[in-house]
Amino acid sequence: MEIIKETYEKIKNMEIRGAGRIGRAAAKALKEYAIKISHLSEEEFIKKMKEAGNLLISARPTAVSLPNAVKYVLKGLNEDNPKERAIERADEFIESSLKAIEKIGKYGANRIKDGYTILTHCNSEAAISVIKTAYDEGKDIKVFCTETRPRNQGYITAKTLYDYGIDVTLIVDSAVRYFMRDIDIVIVGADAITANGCLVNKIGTSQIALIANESRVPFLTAAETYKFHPKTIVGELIEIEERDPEEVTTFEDKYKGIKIRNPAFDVTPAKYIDAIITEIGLIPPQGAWYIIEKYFGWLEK
Ligand code: RI2
Repeated sequence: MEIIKETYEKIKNMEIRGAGRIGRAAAKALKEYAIKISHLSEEEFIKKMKEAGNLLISARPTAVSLPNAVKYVLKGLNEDNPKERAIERADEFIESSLKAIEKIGKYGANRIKDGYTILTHCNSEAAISVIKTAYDEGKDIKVFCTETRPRNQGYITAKTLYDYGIDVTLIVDSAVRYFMRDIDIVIVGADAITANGCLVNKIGTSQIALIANESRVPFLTAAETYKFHPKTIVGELIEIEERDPEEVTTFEDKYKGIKIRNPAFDVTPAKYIDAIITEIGLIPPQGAWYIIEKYFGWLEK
């Protein structure tokens, strides 16, 4: 269980972060664990794999890529040769996740014209794939990155794009409306998409969507199909992770009575989203139900 516990801890403390990455890390840990316990009886193997999956899922509550990855791998336990199938399915998930990000890059880049200034928030591999692909196509683009308080993951995005040769400007989160007049398109990632087409993403995303809507700037999210949340189709709500207040600030003892709230994600209503860029193409938020039913219906059955 050591591999599983180690990955669980890394996901929990955000050493491994980003919705896609945590899904792939969970699949990889399950694969390594499966290899390690493959000498056990089939019954024992299945029991231990399920326990491992449950622990991994409990590491972070909001990004649905985590349970979707785990369930994808564990589905192999119901097939013939469960030991081999679990391992194969872990590889399948990782490979298809990486391919999805590449395809999203291609489809999303079609929405970016030469001369565009793009705004992004937080640090999303999928959104970065779109931006890098547009740049690779020779388009002259500029990117505005928000800091993304409290953990400042926007700095990672800014550095990544700058290292790639892209013109980058870093702004504080509260400067989004000030700069929106300079922005041609907003592209963010996704931690989860609900059955009614809402986007759950890093805190601050919904404010950006509102501002983009006010300024008639298209707002798109880049989301692999495993970011669509199966449980929302049966009416469950997505839990929004609330993290340690110390991520925001610490006050001296005299002010310990000041309450600090630190939600990590917020919900952007479907009406503010122009399109969801997935590996199977751009879909309107209203198409979310169809994606869940077609690709992840089995999770609920
Ligand atoms: P990719 C991140 O969550 C951000 O909210 C980002 O938009 C989202 O995951 C998707 O990222 P966190 O783990 O899967 O930083 O596109 O809390 O990389």
